[in-house]
Amino acid sequence: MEDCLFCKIIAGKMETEFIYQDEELVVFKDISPQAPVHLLIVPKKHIANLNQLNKRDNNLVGQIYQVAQKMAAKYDIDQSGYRVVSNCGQDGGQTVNHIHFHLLGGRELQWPPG
Ligand code: IU
Repeated sequence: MEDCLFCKIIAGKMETEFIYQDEELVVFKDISPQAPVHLLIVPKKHIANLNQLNKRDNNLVGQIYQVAQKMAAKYDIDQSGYRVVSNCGQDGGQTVNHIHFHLLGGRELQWPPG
């Protein structure tokens, strides 16, 4: 996807530091952090959002949560707690149309979100 910002990041065109990467996923710091720890877990495959996930992506979704768990331990927020969230569509607050999962922690997060 030529116009997709996250596809460009994944392709290494944006000088983004990857905290983690494997065949399926990359993880990098959010450019506008909303918590002391704010990482984005992003599948390499271009999927627009949650609406576009299908059964073939079941393993991928499982991997995303495994990586979230690893990153939470790496940043020492696994015991204090954290949140994993994927915004979908306009009302969900999605601004980048390449599916991604925010991992937020390092402070007490509020609920419900605004
Ligand atoms: P959202 O759920 O689609 O709104 O999340 C997109 C996130 O991507 C948002 O938190 C931005 O701060 C973040 N981001 C980024 O990390 N790097 C960028 O170059 C751009 C957005 I543009």
